[in-house]
Amino acid sequence: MLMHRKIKCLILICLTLCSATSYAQRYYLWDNKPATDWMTEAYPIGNGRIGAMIFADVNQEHIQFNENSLWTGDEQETGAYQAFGDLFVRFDSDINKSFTAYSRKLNLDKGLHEIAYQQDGQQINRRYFASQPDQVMVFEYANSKKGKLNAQIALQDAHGQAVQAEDGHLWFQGTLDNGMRYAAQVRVQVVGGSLSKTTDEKGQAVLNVKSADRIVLLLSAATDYANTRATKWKSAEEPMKVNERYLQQAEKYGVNRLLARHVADYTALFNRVELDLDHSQLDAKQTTKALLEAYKKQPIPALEALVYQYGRYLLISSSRKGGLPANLQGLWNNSNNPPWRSDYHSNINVQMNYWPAEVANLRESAWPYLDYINSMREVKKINTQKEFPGVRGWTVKTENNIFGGESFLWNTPGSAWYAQALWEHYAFNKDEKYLREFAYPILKEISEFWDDRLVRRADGTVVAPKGWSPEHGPTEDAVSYDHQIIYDLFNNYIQASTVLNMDADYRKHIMALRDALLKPKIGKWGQLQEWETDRDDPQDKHRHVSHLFGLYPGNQFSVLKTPELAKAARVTLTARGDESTGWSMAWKVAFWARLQDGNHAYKILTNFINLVGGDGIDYNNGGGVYANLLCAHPPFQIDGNLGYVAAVSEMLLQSQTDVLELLPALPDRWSAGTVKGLKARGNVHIEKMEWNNSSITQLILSSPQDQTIQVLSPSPFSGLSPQQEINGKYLYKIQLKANKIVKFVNKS
Ligand code: FUC
Repeated sequence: MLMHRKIKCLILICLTLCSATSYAQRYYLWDNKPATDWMTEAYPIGNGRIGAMIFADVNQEHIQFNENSLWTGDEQETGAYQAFGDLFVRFDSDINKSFTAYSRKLNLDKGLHEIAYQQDGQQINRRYFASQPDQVMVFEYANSKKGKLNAQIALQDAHGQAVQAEDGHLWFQGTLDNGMRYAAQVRVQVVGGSLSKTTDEKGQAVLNVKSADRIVLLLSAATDYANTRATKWKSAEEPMKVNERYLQQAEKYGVNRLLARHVADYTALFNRVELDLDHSQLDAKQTTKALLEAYKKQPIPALEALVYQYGRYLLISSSRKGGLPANLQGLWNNSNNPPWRSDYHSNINVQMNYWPAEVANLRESAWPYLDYINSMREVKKINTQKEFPGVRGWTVKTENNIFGGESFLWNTPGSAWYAQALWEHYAFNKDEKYLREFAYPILKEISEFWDDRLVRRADGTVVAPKGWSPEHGPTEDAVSYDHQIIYDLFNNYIQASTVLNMDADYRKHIMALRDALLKPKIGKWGQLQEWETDRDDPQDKHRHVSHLFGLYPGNQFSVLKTPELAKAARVTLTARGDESTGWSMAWKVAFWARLQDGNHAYKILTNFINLVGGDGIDYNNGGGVYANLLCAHPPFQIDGNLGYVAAVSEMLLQSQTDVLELLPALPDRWSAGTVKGLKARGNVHIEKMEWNNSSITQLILSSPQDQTIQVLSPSPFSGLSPQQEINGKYLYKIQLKANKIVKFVNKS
């Protein structure tokens, strides 16, 4: 009897698992030939601090690597993010020696890059990963026949210092003009063969491996940067020592332990979200590039889900607690003079990088950005004082480095836009200690900046002086971009001081200021005005749609609460068009999601997943993705990849008002699907939401705390009576008990 039950139980588990995996998504990128181009073809790996682009060549492999603090510049000069170095593994002097059955694959579900091929009657397998717990990159080369692996391993400094070799190590070190010290080291472990040092034809020190079964390379790179002004942006430990420490520690583990530790760390983040759109599957026989080509003819929702998960992979790989935030290229860069310095651009780009962090359940990845904002305060205060004498608080220019140095034009609402992330981290996670000790003082000082800078007109209206709508039009007072961001900042400050029960008088003062701000205006062709003067050009296709900040990522306009403004936003968006640069399209998807027009959002989403090649720079057009799914501004900019994640999340779930809206912008093409693990403001976890025929068939919610929430659903739930029906949707009040799941199913 007992046995019987056990078997039944097993069958049940199996059935559940099978049904759960029957729509299992293919979370990998793959190609059937090596990459020839860094930007458009190579696959990135990273641990939030160090990272590499893997070309995956067969006979002579090239790995280009980075460490995200290698910057020129200082507190005065912006400088640029730098390339770090290259690793070459030469297996055969004949670069064209033939091979078969080749595949290179980037597994997003493990954070593991793999290569497999056949050559000389052997099966060859390689594995590559960047470990966060062990702070090294690991490259493993294995042949099926023992003792057949010969290779020459060479390292190269992107700043030209000579490479040294000794005892199975290769390294280089140097100092940039700004005094920053840097070093990289690779340790070579051979199994079953021999290792010796020699020099190559250029006279560079290299290591030779003879007759090995397997080779494991451990790579570490470091600088002496620390993100604190108090120590003059320097850490106490020399980069050579940092590398020694990480490598010695990592060497204690075999490659399998290193991999297991990496996978455990990585999957704890990545696996929090699952996304299945339309129960569609990707054809395993088609390369990622072939899928993109097929997509041009017929959108494939499973590819849309893959691009979503790739964005999460990129954020995890380029932004980890304790480190620097993702810059314009995340942390991948092969140039010492990269486009826009591969910097922290404050008029949308760095902000967009962090839009997905909370909703896509990667709150830890928001920390580098929050820490960065905090560490920049002192320098920014000095610079701001020089430009705007007498103000409290601080703001930023458009281009920013990692020492507080900045260039190009002042972007006066830049710091207020940063501050949104400080508030959102609280709004999603409800950590009062964080709000009190970390976020609140910054929210307050940025509010003080605007308190001192805003100008009151004779009629009592308050305006921001001398603003500029990025990146066009005149410099003048009362620019909508400034006003909407200030409105957002003040609201966030007011909420923060209310939650913390602090500074009641100042809160009242800020409330009065917010209420006196010049209100958004609707112009002569029904558009939301970009400037106070009604001069918007209906032909203007500019990529920045800054005057819709209040729609997204702000929450000043909404279909439900401000229908007139939402209508005007729609007119503006329609005029701006559906094609643009990469990040601009991601933003537009989010805008249309907030306008609750899923089909229009989807149309732009399909424009975003547009395979482009080439290496040009186009300020206005030509956006899409490359064969490696990196977003093309063009050129490559990671903001589009990360903005896409946020925008797709907005199509499935919105929580910017006091109502949690389910499937607010579901396109017809996604009439069925499942998402697991998204987060909503209020620390609400969407454990699972499953829908069919655009109706929610199952909803499972949880929260770490007791609370009552309002949920707006496109379809009714069984056993629950709605409080109200709004435009054919059902508004429910739902009680959540700390750490208990609640489950609802469709009424029908
Ligand atoms: C903004 C944009 C550009 C580019 C640059 C990095 O200034 O206007 O299109 O994305 O940032």
